[in-house]
Amino acid sequence: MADNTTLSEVEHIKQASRLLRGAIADGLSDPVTGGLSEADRSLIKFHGSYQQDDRDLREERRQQKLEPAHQFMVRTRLPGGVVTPVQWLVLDGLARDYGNGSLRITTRQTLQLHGIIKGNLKKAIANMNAALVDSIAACGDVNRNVIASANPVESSAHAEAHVWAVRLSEHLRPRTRAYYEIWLDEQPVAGAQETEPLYGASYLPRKFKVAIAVPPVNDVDVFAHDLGFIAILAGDALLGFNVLVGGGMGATHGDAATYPRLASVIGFITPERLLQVAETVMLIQRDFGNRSNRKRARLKYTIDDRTLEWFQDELHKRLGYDLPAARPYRFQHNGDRYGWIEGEDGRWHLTLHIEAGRVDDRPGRPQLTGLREIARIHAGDFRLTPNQNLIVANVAAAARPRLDALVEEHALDGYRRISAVRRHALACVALPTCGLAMAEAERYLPTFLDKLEQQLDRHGLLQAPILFRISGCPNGCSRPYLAEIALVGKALGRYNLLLGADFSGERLNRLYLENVTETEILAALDPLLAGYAAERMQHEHFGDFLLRSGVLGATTQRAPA
Ligand code: SRM
Ligand code: SF4
Repeated sequence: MADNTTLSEVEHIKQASRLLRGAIADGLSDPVTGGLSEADRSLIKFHGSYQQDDRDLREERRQQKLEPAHQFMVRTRLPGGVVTPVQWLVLDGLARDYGNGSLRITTRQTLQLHGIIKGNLKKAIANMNAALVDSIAACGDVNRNVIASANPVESSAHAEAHVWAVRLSEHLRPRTRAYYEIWLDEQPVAGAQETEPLYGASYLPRKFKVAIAVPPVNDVDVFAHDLGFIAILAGDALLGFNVLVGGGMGATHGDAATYPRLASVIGFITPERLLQVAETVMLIQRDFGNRSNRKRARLKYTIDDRTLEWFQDELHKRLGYDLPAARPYRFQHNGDRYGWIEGEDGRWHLTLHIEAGRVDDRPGRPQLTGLREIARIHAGDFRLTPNQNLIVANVAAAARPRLDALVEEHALDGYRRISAVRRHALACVALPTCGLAMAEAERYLPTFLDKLEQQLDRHGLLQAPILFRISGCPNGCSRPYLAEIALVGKALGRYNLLLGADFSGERLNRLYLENVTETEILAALDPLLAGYAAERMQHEHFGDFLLRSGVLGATTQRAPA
């Protein structure tokens, strides 16, 4: 159980920060360094930015006795992943003017800009705000970007899920004016006593993540969240939500006290209770979460340390009612559906595959330019998916040919040709920007998949949908513990190989081989894929086959770290 008598360093920084102000404003205008002080580096996360450095240049700069090539990442807050064409154009311009010339679609349905130097950070955030995109609470110990099932067409319940994502994001948004003062030059109101009604001066012990899923698609990976909601429908009508608590992916190599955990389903609520329940769950975590050890500060550990029964009792005590039993639901998969789909109202939606979420211009693949051209003529909106893809949404039938031509012209039509494993693959950012990366992920994904595809082809499995995910470290930003095949970085060129999750995000995988190279990984997979090709039952997925055939033994909730 958390012993909060000794607080972690970050707790002291938050408490002394005057509701997230710290000395960020002064640090931004200090010309001596391209970075910020350690305390302000922690605080700036709450404003949606991370100080990073280009790790490809680290050694060279060290030898030249220069400070690291400091730069900032900015993560936007886009609840439910909706971006208008105007907003897209602004973000695209910022990526080219101030960033590294790319936009990065994240696994939490938002966009990141990388490579912004300190002198341009304020301008970039202010310009984003002018287009009504903010980055408040995109990072830090607060409720993060609320994600919701991205498919805009299945039913009106999808539209409602999106509305709830926006409401939740607003409801749980920090109230400090620090963001407006630092980035938008808002003047503090003289003598005003500012409070942070939900969070208090110390905010949460750790990040808090919420997702809303609309069955049968679990594209948000609802079981990976601190708090999840599964929409329960009768036909198209939204009856309410099943409530899930205590999911999370992050772990630390070699530390068995940390582990991925699937969220536990604890009951059902009608829609009007969603905000109250979400707030109450978050406040229980605020009050009982571990504030001395950040590695064990997520809700999943609070629940495991105190038991789920304790958590449900506390929730009942605070709400004044028990949650009725959860309702039945069924997920079919956690991926995206590509290509054109017609909505209920006759509007069309085009899901494009964006490899590892990175939108940039490369020789023969000018995708950043292509999406800019599309944004210039598109009358609907864009939807980012939690699988790092992009939906050009709300298109009139007559506008389709023009969009199709732009898609083709800018090599955005890969979804028509790529293998099934590539369609479902996810990679976290990792090197060169992520300070925590132990191995490559995004940059390595294409070459690893080339090799895996050759193997799959040999076994006649090129069109078998197999869920592959890679992360550069065990923090699990690509949710690798929910993949049928996962690589989790250990060191440069070395990964843990995990196998055997299901295809719908409801079962964790298990450690199969530790600290192995590409050659060892492919050698280990080959006989398993051969067995799958020869012995699979009709419609049986690879992860299920590995369990049934006894390769992995009985499944477990917790994957080894
Ligand atoms: Fe993440 C930290 C990138 C989704 C678990 N994550 C980081 C940082 C900020 C590294 C750091 O702390 O210095 C990475 C920045 C890399 C870069 O250069 O951009 C980073 N995480 C990402 C993104 C961009 C990965 C991606 O390729 O899409 C995702 C941004 C999401 C967003 O828009 O908000 C991202 N991170 C996730 C997810 C998936 C999810 O939320 O659905 C997880 C697993 C779920 C979970 O939280 O349990 C995740 N990130 C972590 C952790 C481990 C947290 C833990 O409880 O142990 C860290 C490390 C930390 O917080 O100390 C981390
Ligand atoms: Fe960085 Fe690790 Fe997250 Fe990948 S999983 S982005 S390497 S923190």
